[in-house]
Amino acid sequence: MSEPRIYNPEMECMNPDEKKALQGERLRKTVKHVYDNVTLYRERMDAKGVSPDDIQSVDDLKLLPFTEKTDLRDTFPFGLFAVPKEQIVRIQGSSGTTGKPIVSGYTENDVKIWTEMVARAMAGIGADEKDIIQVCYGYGLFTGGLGAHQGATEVGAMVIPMSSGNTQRQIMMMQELGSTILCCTPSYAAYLGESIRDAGLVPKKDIKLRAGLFGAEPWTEAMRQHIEETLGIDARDIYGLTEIAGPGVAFECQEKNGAHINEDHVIAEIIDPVTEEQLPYGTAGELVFTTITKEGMPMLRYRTHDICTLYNDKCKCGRTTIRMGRITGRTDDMIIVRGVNVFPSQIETVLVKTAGVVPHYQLIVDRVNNSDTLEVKVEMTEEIFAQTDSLGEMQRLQKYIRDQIKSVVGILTKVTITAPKSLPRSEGKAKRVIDNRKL
Ligand code: DLL
Repeated sequence: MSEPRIYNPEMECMNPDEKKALQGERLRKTVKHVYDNVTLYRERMDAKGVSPDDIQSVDDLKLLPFTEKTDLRDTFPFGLFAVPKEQIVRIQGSSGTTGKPIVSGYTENDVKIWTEMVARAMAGIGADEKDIIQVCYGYGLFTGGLGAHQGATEVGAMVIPMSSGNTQRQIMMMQELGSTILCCTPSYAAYLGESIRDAGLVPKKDIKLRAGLFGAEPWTEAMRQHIEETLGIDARDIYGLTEIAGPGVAFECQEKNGAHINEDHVIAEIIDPVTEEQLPYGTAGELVFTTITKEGMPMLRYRTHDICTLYNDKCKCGRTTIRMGRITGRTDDMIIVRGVNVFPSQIETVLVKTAGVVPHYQLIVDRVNNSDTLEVKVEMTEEIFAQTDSLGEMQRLQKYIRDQIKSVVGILTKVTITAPKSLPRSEGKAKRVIDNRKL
């Protein structure tokens, strides 16, 4: 097992002035490139009265127009490409809000840069040629599978491209081949942990996993602890999105105090989602990215709708890049129940900390007699299920969870404790919220 290392110290440990100068230079180039080659950006900048010459440094970023997911949908498929199609060597995509996918195009150099971004995350967990990396993110248009695969190959590891699904086969391969690193969504990691235990296998003895890179959906510190305990591994967060590159836009180091953003390739901002004003470090808001090295489909001030906080204090690992805290919700998946903003992560934190239930849950929102209702369905553990007089215990648990959620979120919920393994499992991103009010 190798020690965590910094893959590209020259870029990851730059001093702040050097970094700002490099970002400014790359931003100037990007703005000129998109103004000359993408109609949407040229029209938006013209409408704001901003010319490429007005953008001289990172401080001028706020003059630029924002880009939204709807822009990708409206210009689907090639409208935001900034190079001739002949130079695009890869398409990746993700689901849009209306069923039509959104796609991103990569030049050869874009794929190379994306690969290095994931390699930095891999090096951060000490991955090298001694590792066997099992990738259970989906392969295909989704960036998870191929992204993790490329990064794992770059650090010289042996890659098992399992893709998602078929849990029994995942466990068999993990056991037989001796996988040391796992790449999948955190909800699937929790499910794998549970299935490994159910199969009578003992982590660290029968299973050689030592670390994992988990992302593609929000998760909490409590969920990290749960995964680390059940699988006996070091669980790290990896963040990214198709529009910006894929996984690897940011990743956690061994300090586990936020994910380092690859600032030589992207500029991150936090804005107030309503006023659209930039917010200072340490304040929660909506994360916005501008790509500064992408050729195929550069993004200017792309609104992620992910809510988090940026930190620029020094990290003990030696990297000087700023860090993003966990995604605490999305401006668009936040549920508003009787006027109160509720984030699934708040409820997850309560559930993971509660003995007697496992972190498999669903939130069901409905409207009864013009009033919103929120039901929290969560599974009990096998131990509780096996107890003969579990009715009393169940009522106690229900009340406990209801009170905890009330004190954290501020609203009364209906808590339903279901039998073990009764809620649907996901092999990719978990669907936590079912909002029946929209139907
Ligand atoms: O989910 C890329 C990815 C793959 C990241 C594998 C990490 C690992 P999309 O399908 O375009 O791309 O979805 C992007 O997923 O805006 C966030 O809302 C969410 N997301 C991604 N990573 C994290 C994370 C991939 N670590 C959207 N924590 C983003 C919380 C995440 N949310």
